[in-house]
Amino acid sequence: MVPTYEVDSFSEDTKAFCTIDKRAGVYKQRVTSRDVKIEDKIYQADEWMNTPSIILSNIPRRLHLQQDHPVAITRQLIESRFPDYKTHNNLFPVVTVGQNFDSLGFPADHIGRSRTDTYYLNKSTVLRTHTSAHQADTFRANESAGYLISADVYRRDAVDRSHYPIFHQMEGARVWDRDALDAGKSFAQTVWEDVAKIPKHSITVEDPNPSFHSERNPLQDGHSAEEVEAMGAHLKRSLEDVVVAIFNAAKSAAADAGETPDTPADEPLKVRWVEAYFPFTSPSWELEVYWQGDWLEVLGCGIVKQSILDNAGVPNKLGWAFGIGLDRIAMLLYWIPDIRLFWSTDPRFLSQFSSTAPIQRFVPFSKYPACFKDVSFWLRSSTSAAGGLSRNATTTSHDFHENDVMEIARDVCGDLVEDVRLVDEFVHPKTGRRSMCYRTNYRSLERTLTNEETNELHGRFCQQLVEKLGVELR
Ligand code: FA5
Ligand code: MG
Repeated sequence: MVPTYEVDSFSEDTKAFCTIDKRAGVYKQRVTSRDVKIEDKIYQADEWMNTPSIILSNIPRRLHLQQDHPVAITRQLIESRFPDYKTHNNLFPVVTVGQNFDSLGFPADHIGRSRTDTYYLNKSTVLRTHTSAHQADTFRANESAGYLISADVYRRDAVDRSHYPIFHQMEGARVWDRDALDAGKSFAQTVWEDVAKIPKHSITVEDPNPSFHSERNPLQDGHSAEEVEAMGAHLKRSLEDVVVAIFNAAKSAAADAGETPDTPADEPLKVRWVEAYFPFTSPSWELEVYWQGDWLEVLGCGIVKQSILDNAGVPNKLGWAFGIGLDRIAMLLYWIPDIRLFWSTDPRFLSQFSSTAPIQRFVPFSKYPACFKDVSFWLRSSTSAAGGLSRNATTTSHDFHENDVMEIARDVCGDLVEDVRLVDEFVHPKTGRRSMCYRTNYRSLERTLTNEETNELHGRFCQQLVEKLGVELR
């Protein structure tokens, strides 16, 4: 029988259903108490469970539904550009692996499925990583030609000012029925007539690539070039209309606030389409917006894979889908400098937004000082772990994953960590061991951190790296 050990560093909730197996020098999470309760639902955790309590406890917040929250106002602004689309804003965040990945044609070895990227409750149950998890079901329900789904989504990801493990997406889709065309009209003609109904804009959009490309961005079997040209135009014009609406609102807010050198109110909007890849669309594109000196990706989209519509029982339909990051759009709209701010309950933040007043640019209440600290460590070399020389080695160069460092930083520091970045990495020429150095930037959005506090946080962060990843501090 393998002995199990309680690990003190785990949070109380996680401890409630986890222990650690120590087998041949390998720590492994093992579940003893199998129930995870999320609102009124109970899930049976197993050894795939990797969702920390801090994530579980934030599930009920649903920022996209909170009155006067910037994420909710952004959702409403985008919804207003799609007046005939049916909205779904209350879909539960726990979905099956089938919904999140299989129904969308993710290959079995896709990186998105791994426990380093996705929060699992058990082998077949995850916190949705994108709103596309509901595509197949919504097509199957077949309630409207167009729909919008806004929801909280969850990913193990980087720690920085534009990434957060919980963020919000809006999925949009529009289909046309090949068997329900007006007499004498082709499918493409029908779609072009709908394109003509989308409001015109006067901005220049860079779109240098052809609508499809036989190798890079292919048409699907059964879709003609004319049909995809028409649907692609409808998709792109619809999304350009959204971006123009957002930027007009942002611009009038900027003008009201008065210009500053880094926020000129008359900076022309620059937008470009780039080719992309998703397992569930082809051809696929991403839209990027030029913002404060760099191209920022705001959405992905494409022509829905016909297999998804076939499997959903609507093989006569063809159409497009998109997924847009609501938090990032809200940051552009209000000039919000850090994605963590959305989770603040500080009235100095929340009182600045109103769904009935015109959009006003966010005024940072103060920028508290940041304090960075470095941690350098050795990973175990694969050979020493295989030889079982080390008592607590778990993470070798082979199975090291940066998202685990990010997760530990968030677990220990919560929202007091602004950014975690790899600043140095090398392999020892003789021993072959890999060394990494991470720089952690500590900053509270609400107050000045004391030195003692920062030192204490950093100390616990380092200790957790040793305990959970088995690294050796340098
Ligand atoms: C998707 O999630 C696809 N489901 C989008 C899609 C839908 C494509 C339908 C085709 C058809 P992606 O992983 O690129 O794609 O995420 C979409 C958007 O979510 C990004 O453009 C970005 O705006 C936002 N986003 C992604 N990761 C984060 C994060 N960690 N924090 C905040 N926003 C994020
Ligand atoms: Mg992307």
